[in-house]
Amino acid sequence: MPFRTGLKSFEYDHPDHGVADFKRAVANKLIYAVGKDPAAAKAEDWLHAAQLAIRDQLVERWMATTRAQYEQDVKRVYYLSMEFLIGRTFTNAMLAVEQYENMRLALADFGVDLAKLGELEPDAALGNGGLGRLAACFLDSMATLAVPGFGYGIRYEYGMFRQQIQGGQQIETPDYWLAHGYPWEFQRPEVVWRVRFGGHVESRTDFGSANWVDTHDVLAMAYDSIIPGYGTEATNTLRLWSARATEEIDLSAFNRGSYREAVERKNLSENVSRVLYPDDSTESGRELRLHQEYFFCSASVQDMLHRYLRTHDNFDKVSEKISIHLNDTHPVLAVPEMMRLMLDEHHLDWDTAWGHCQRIFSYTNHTLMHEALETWPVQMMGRVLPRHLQIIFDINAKFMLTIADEHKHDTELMRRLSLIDESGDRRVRMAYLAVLVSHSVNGVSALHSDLMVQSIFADFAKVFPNRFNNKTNGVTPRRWLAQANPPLTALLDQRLGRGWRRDLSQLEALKPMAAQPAFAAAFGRAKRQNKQRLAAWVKQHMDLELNVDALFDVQVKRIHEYKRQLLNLLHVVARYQDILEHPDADHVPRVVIFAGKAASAYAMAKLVIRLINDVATVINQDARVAGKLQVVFMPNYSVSLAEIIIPAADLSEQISTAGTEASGTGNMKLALNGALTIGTLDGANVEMSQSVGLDNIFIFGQTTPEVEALRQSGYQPRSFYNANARLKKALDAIRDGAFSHGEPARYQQIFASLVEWGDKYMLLADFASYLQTQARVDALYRQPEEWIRKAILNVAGMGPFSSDRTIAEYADEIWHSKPVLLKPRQTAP
Ligand code: HBZ
Repeated sequence: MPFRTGLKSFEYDHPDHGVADFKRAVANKLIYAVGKDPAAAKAEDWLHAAQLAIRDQLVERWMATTRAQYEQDVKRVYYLSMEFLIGRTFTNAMLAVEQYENMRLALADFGVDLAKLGELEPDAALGNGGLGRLAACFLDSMATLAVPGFGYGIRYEYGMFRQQIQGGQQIETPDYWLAHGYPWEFQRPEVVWRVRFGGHVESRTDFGSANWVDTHDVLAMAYDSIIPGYGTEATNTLRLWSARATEEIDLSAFNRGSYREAVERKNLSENVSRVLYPDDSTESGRELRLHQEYFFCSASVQDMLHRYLRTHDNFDKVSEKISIHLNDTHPVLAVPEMMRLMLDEHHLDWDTAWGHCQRIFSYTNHTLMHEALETWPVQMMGRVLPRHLQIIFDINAKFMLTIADEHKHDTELMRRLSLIDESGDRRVRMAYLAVLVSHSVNGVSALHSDLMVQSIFADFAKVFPNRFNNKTNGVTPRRWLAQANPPLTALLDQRLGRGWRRDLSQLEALKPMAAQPAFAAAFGRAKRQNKQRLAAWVKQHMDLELNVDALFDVQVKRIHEYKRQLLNLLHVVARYQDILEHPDADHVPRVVIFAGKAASAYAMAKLVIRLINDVATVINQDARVAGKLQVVFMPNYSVSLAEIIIPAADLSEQISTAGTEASGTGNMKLALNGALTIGTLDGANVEMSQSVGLDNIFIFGQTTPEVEALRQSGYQPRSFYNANARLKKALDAIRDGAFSHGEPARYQQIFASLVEWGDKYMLLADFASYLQTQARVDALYRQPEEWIRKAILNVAGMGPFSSDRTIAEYADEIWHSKPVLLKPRQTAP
């Protein structure tokens, strides 16, 4: 039983938290929590003290929210994700509690610069890219909308690798983000769940309970951090699991003098939460990954059932109190785990347990790419999770029976729908399990959701037509505008008030202002300040002087063939050649900026990084193009670097092959910060173009049906190569070693993959259209007033792309959750 002290009437002492309060709080934290004499404190110590002072304010809200959730017996939404790409927390937390200014003044009195302190904080980079960052935006929006939410994930000791560029090539180094401790987390040594692996199953009854024995166990220990909402008392919890050995050391081995053996087991167990898979869209196939997935699913499901059973003595209301959302298929083992707990530990019958699961689970799909759809070898799963494999077989058996019944024993259909892929080595299809259990399956943009039901889930869509829906992604305006872009934020606050932070549709009021010269001029000044900030970063870290009058052309995202960084680079090379050929023509100056990481095992993506860097070296050193063209590859793309790059962009490159990018979210962040998009009709670009108007976006290239038709008709990239002189010249230069610094063969593979090996993502087919559209971009940039007008209309059209809108839709239409009721907080006027 929880320990209760009748604290219901306890009133928090809400100090005013003015500047003087912060001075006192920070000084106290520095002395008593950090243990440093102010006279000797280093910047890191001040940061730590200031973080703890802010954290205290979050804790007050956290306790109020947790208590209200408990008292109101609300339905909780559990967002299960292998990744939460949080980034930094300090500035975000200060803005959430509207204490940035007070903290700045308090620290200034100690002679400490708050902006500089903020840059010392390491990113929590527990994610690879879009999927992980979406989870972080969703936590922010759930808290802001007071949706009672819990994020569950893994507390990786090493997050996303750090990318260094040496000799133009990506080098991965470990990201030990916990080196100086993580001040935002609360360790919960008392919240520990046993997670079992291996062993075998005894006394199993058909579709009933069983005994799983002789397992190897690992403990999952909880670490909680607070997710503050903006303009509300409400907060949420992110609970991350850390693996602990069941026994600290093997004392008998130790006593025998076998020291290595004594700690070996402990290390093996604790490896489970050691490192994030640096894996984007490729299935790793490694057994440790399966261990990770089950580890966090099991701990999370045990934890939430325990919370439920503290206030309920049976399972009748479980689906009224628990919603579990699966962020892609990585957490789908939560399904057989929930079944196992209900059958084996709580002795529910199969149909009751399965019925609960179907009401509890929902699933988001983030990719259509075949190679990224998770499957696990039956053999491996049988070894690691024998009981779960049985449960999956049982789920499949029941499903196959109904299909046989309802579809006249159509064996072809059954083979296609089966949870087990029987072609080749037998594999479990995790996405099918997710679809089968979920009452809702959604894609992440309108186009993606349509394609999803036409392609990978076509058969399921016929069997379960009402299960599929769309929830277009969004981004949090708190981090991606208010925090990242202070100059534009100040302008918006002055013209619109502060309400857009919680209601992004208010940006629509900018539409009439786009034509006001004074507003446009102020907007232009804000963009310029952001470009200067970026240029200062590049000067400091890369010793390169950027021309801030140039058009800043930005492509920042994971490096992947389907995202077509190479198409961008082909334009860069063609442009370079054009300037050399026509030195006296009036070229619009450009700075082309790339950033992004390649999966460590993805050789082609790494080669693309190398080529970008080699092209940059040649161009940046060529005096003939000075002032007209610069190319920058910014190393170690991360959330905090994105916050510097995105506000400075004039042009946003969203150029994936139509039909391949599920949604994109960088596209939204860039447009929200006043960049114009050059993009294909792919992912959420389609909806963005509708929202900002086709006059205010540069759409080019083949549409999804055109891509499909060209593929069907037998795509011949070489014919495009032969037919387009600029394309041929650019590709030949790459093939012949113009950027290879004395190693002519270096990029032959790139040439071959495009011209000879089929050009899977059809860069050559879209090249001509891309170049023409880039020429239109140049033409518009020559008319700065028109450019700014369109940039303003882009910001004005971004209202629908707030993750608050997305989360409101999930809450209403999928989770059926109600906000927790709290006393409203006074927000700044
Ligand atoms: O999810 C991305 C999509 O590519 C992007 O279009 C979308 O906007 C975003 C949010 O919905 N997908 C990913 O980021 N995927 C991964 O990071 C990933 C990670 C581990 C895997 C597979 C994919 O094993």
